[in-house]
Amino acid sequence: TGGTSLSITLVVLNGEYLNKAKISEGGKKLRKNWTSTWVVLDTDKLLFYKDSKQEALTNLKPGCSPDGMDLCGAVAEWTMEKSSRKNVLQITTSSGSEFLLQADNYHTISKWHDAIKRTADYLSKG
Ligand code: I3S
Repeated sequence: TGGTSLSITLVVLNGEYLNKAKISEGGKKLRKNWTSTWVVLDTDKLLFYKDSKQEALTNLKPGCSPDGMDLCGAVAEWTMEKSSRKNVLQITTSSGSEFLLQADNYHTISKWHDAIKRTADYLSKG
């Protein structure tokens, strides 16, 4: 009856290999170590696996939870300062950890940037 309904569709992305480096944890700087990682975007978190086989195995084992990050309170933005690589996306968690995600293909990483940013912005609005 005259109400406005708003709906947002959160995007879930299936696994894809991206280069990942964790550069700080809890505000403390870490030594950068880029590794190729199988990344999955779930509705409210980003999950990291070694490869697709590890994703399947983790899902099969009860009590086995993947390495990942909660996107609630996280900030996702492009960075040109944190790496000499091109197409680098920085994600800062609410607990002060910083991750970099990168792919040489701009189309690939920009799809992840848009989806992660959308999820983080939506969850952070409370
Ligand atoms: O930001 P940094 O510390 O210059 O990142 C580089 C280092 O992690 C380097 O390893 P060493 O710590 O062994 O020097 C990596 O090989 C480089 O790839 C890192 O820089 P880029 O610009 O690729 O993110």
